[in-house]
Amino acid sequence: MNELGRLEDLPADYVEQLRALNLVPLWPSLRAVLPPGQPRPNTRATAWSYQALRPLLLKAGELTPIEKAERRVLVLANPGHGLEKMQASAAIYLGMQLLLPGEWAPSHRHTPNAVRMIVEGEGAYTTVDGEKCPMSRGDLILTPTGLWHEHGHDGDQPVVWLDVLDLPLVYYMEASYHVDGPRQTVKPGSGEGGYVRGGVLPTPVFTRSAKAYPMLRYPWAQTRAALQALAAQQPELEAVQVTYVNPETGAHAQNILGYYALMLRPGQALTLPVRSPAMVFHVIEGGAEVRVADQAFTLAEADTCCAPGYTAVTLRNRSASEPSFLFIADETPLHTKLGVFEHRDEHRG
Ligand code: GTQ
Repeated sequence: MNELGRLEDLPADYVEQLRALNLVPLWPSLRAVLPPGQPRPNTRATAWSYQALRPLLLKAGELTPIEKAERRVLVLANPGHGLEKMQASAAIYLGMQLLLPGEWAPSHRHTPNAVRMIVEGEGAYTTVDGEKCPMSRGDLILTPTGLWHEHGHDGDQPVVWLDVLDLPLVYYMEASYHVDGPRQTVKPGSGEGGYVRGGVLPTPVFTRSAKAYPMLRYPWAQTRAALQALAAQQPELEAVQVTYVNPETGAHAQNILGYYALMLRPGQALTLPVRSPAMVFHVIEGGAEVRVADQAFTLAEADTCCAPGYTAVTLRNRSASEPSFLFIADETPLHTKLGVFEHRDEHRG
């Protein structure tokens, strides 16, 4: 690969003439925008300790009333992108949100898709498109693009959840905006009940479900049971993982980001294939060591970390006697839809 001409190699007045006409020479920047062999991600492997951030989040509860915050969130920002960009990766936003007893986060809808993974506390709920979704630890609740959502809390302890949004991508597309709305009327008769058993679907005889997002709440008890059944039934299975899907289509639950739950057997170490999408790991139960290229993070319950794409990742259960359960978010649907998804498994081809 030959050296290309630099900007400094050109006469300054020539560069000035170009600039005056909004023109830029490609060759000084060609290698930066098309680096050899693989991308040079800004996304840095980064971990956020829940124990470290929790007191600061609770402090935000004292410092800023919900009316002044609308959403009381500390953003898990990747220093490789610059903290002010509020990005975990190119397409993933992460935030820890606090709702205190009796508080109300008013109804709005926006173009980015969101999900919430409940971290602690009981008694809070999100109302999405008229469906009241109770929050318990480990539950996944979807707020897909364009659907009204608001958060309330009838319990007596703080509730915290992890927000995952495709906000960085939608913002980059100059397609990000929100609309405020009135308090929603809760519609009875909806809910995930009909969808929580795999293999059978509710079959309305007199009406058709017109909902693009038929399942909004994925209870942890069900997901955990599915993982344990899978592990018990297939003792040789290396990766005990399920994908959160739209039960009507079988496709990923949302359009841009993918969501998964993974069980690490006691003592298990799992090396993931090297693939193009960036990933986020959040510990629902147990503890895990996450090795990203030459960095290692020791994660306890409720800790979160991210890894850039095109990078080797190894997960290890820290316990030799108990399983460990991880929530994973990644950019697979985005990469697949855009045709840039790559799988570079050196071990298995
Ligand atoms: O709860 O609706 O972390 O609108 C960022 C933007 C949460 C929310 C975030 C949001 C929300």
